[in-house]
Amino acid sequence: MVDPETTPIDPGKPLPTNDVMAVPASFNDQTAEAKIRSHTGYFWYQRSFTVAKPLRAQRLVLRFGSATHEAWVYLNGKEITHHKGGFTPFEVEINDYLKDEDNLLTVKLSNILDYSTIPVGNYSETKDVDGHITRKVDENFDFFNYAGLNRPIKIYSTPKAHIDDIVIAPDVDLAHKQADVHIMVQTGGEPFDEVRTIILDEEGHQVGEGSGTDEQITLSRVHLWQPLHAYLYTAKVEGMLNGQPVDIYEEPFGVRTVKVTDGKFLINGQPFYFKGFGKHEDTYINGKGLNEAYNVLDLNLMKKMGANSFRTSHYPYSDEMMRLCDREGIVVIDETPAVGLMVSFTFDNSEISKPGYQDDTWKDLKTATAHRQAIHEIIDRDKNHACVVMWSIANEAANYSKGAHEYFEPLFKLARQLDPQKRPLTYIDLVWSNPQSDKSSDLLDVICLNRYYGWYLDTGDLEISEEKTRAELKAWQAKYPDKPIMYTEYGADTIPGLHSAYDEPWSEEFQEDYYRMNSRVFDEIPNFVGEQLWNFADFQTKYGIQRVQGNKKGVFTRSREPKSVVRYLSQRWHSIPNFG
Ligand code: GCB
Repeated sequence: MVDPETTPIDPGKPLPTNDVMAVPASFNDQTAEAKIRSHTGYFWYQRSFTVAKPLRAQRLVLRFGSATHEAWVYLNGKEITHHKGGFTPFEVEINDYLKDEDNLLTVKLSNILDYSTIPVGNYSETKDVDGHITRKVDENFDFFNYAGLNRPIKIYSTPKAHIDDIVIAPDVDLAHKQADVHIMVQTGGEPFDEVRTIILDEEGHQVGEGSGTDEQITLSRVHLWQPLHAYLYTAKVEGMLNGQPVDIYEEPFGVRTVKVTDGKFLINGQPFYFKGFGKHEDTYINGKGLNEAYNVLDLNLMKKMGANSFRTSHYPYSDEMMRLCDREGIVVIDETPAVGLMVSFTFDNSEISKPGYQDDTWKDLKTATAHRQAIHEIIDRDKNHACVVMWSIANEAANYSKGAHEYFEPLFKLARQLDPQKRPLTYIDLVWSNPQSDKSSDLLDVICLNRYYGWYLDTGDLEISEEKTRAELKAWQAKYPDKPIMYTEYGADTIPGLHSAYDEPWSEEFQEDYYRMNSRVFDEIPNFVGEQLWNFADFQTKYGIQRVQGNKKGVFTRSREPKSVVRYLSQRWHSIPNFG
C-alpha cells in the first residue's frame, strides 16, 4: 500500500489495507489506479509466513533479489535490515527474530531518486496547508521509474558453519588448453576442519580437486566458454567437520579469457565482434519485475537474428538473467545503475567542445558514495559470470564537463581492484562527449558510443548523418589507435505498421535506411569491434512529447513482434562472423 504519511505505520501490525500485490513485479502497472501507478514516495508490502520447526535449527537467511530503490525490512515489528540501491541483492540472517507461530514480514520501500542516488532523479516536494507532502521525481533518464519488489525474495537455509561465497578466477593458457582455476572460499560461523573443492565437467565427471580456502586447481584439455557455445564447469565446495561434509556450495562457471589489445577485443585470444542490443528489463504489467519467459524468448530472438551480446542498460539485471546468459553463451556488458549523471542536458552543444567547458554536474551531484557502493555490489554479485566480459561504469554522464576525470578516476581504480577476473572497463559516451570534449576517455579500455545522427541530430537527413558518423569515428580511431571502438546505442523511433514512400522518420522504411547507413560506416573503421543498437524492444518511459506510450526505438515491439528491420539486421548479423 501507498504510505499516506498522515499517521505512522506500525510495521509490527497488519497494514491497514486489503489491497493485494504480486511479487516479484513492479507495483505500478498492477493497480489500475493512475495515482498509485505514478506514486512517488513510500509504500509498504507485507505477508506472513511460518518456518517448519526442524528448519529452525539451521541458519536461515532472508534474501531480496532487489528492492527498488530503498528498503527497510521488519520481521515481527523489528527492523532487521536496510538497503539502498534498487538493482542488487541483499540478505539478512533471521533466526533471532523468528517466532514459533506466524511471522510477519513487512517492507517499507521508497522510489525516491535524487542527486545523491543512482539512477539520478530531479526530486522535489511540496507541502499543502495541512502539512501533507507531495513528492515528485522527474527521472533524469529515459525509462519509467518502475519500483517495488521486482525480483524474487527467498528464505534459504545453511548449517551454522557455512560457505558464504566463492570467488573463481581462471587463468588460461590458451596454447596448452590448460587453466589454473583460482578459487577463494569465504566461510562463516564455526570454522571448518577442512574445505575441499572438486570440479565437475558438464557430464558430472570430476576433472579437478583441491583443498583450502585459497586454492589453485589445474584443468587440462580445458573446454572453453565461447560466445554462443557455452561450456560450464561446476565448482563443488564442501565445508568439512569431523570428516563429514557439513555445507556444500555449487557454483557453475565458464573458462574463457578476455583481453583488449591493439584495437581488438579478444575473447579466448580471438578478435570478437559484438552484435546485439541495449536492452531493458521491461515487460507489460510486470514492469521491471522478473519475467523469465520473456528472458528466455529475448535470448532466443537474439540468437535467431545472429546476435551474440547485449548491455544491461542501465542497471544490473536479475541473477536469473545472468545465469541464463552464462548457459546460453550470450556475451554481456554489465552496467551499473549510474544513469542520468548530467544536470543540464540540451540539444545545443555549441559551448561544449570549447576547451575547459564546465557545467554544474560535478558540483551539484553527490552520487560518488552510491556509485562506489554500486560498483562493489555489481562486481560482488557478477564476478564469476563468464558471460560478463566488460563492466560499464556509467551511461551518458557529463564526461564533457571539467571535473569528470576527477569523478571517474577513483571509480575505475576501484573496479579494477575489485574484479578478480580483471575485465576491461568502459563507460558509455553521450554524443557531446567526442574525441575533443571527453575529459576522461583515457580511462576507458573500449570507446563505447551512443549516437543518434539522423534521429535527434539532422533528423531524417541520412546523407549528412553518414558524413558526421564517419568523421567522428575516424577522429576516435586517430586519437586512440590502440583502443577498440563500438556503438552501444544507435536507433530511430519507429511505429510498427507506419510506412512511407518517402522514407520518413518514424516509418519502418526509415528505421531500415538508418541502420543501413550506420552499417556502411562501421565496416570502414579498422578498430570498430561491435554494434549494439538501441533498443531490443520498445519500452515504457515517463510522459513526454517525444514519447508515444514509451520509447519506440525497439526493433521488436514491447510484446516482441518484429518490426521489418529485423530481417535486414538478421541478414547482416548472420553474415558477420562472431570472430574475425
Ligand atoms: C540515450 C539513452 C537511452 C535513451 C535513448 C533514446 O542516449 O542512453 O536511455 O532511451 O538515448 O532513445 O533517447
